[in-house]
Amino acid sequence: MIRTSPEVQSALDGGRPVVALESTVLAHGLPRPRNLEVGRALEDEVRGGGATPATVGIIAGEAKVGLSDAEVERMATADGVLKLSTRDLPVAVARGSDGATTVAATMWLARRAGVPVFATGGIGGVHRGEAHDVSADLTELGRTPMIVVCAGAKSILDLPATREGLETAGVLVVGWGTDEFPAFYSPRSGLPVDVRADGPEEVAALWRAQRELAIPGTLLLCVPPPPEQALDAAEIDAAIGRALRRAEGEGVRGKEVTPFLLRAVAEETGGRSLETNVALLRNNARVAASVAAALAP
Ligand code: PSU
Ligand code: MN
Repeated sequence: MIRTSPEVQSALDGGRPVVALESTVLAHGLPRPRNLEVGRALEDEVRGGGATPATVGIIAGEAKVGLSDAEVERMATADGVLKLSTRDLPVAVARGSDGATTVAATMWLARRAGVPVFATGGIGGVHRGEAHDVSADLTELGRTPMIVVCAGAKSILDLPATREGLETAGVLVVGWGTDEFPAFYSPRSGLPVDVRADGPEEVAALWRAQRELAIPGTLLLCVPPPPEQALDAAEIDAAIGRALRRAEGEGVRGKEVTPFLLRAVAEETGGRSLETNVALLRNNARVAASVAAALAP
C-alpha cells in the first residue's frame, strides 16, 4: 500500500540518512508559484546536508514516500489536491485521489517506510478561541516514534494550550540550542522546552535512549527561526489578531482554518511572514539532514 521510491529505498537499505518532508505545506500552506520553488529548495537543502529527501504524499490513490520531481510539481500545481490528516489517508487511497499529507499523515507513512527523521515548518496544535479545534498532529506526535524537526507551533495557535497538549500526549520537546519553545515566526514564546540539545549528537543520544526505553511518542526538535528572518513578536501578534478576526468574520471552519490564517497573516504582514516561513522551512531541512546523518551507522 505504501510505495517507497527506489532512491529512498536504496538509501535506507544502505543505512544512509533520509529526511521525510510533508506536502500539505506545498499544496495548502504556501502561495503559488512560490510553493513549487520551496518544495524543490527543501529537497536541495536535504541533499546539501548529505541526506536523501523523501517528500510524502498520495498520487492518484497511491501513498508515496519519495515523490519524483514531476509529482512534487503536481502537488504544488494541481487543483483539488486534498488535505489529508492520518484519518483521511484511506479516503484518498480508496478513491484514487491526489492528497497532500499534513504532519500527522506524513509521520504515519514515513514511519511505516522506515524513515525516522522528518522536517516541517510548524506543527498543528490547539487553535485559539472556544471551538475546541485541536489538530490531529498532537495525537500522532503522541504515538509515533520519530524525530520531527519544526520551528515550534505557529503563533496563530494558542501556544500555552498547545505546549500543554504536547506534554499530555507524551511528546519529548527538545530545544535546538535554546531553552524556549519557539513561536514559529519569532524565536521566543516564553514557554519552556523539556530539554535543550546543542548539536546533532546530543539529539541522537536522546533519540537512542528514547528508543531503548520503547517510549512511543515523538522527539520534537524545536529550532528557532533564523534570526535575520524572524519577525518582531508584537508586529506578528497584531497581524495574527487581524487574521483571526477575518477568519471569524468569514466563518472559516475545520481544516480550512490553518491555510486561511497562513494566507491572511502573509497579507497582513505585506508578505514578510511568508519569507520567515520559507527561511525556517529551509533551515529545518538542513538541521534534519544533520540529525539524520548523526543517526546513520
Ligand atoms: N506549518 C506550516 N505550514 C503548513 C502547515 C504547518 O508552516 O501548511 C500544515 C501542516 O501540514 C500541519 C497542518 O500538519 O498545517 C495542520 O493543520 P490542522 O490545524 O488543520 O491540523
Ligand atoms: Mn484544525
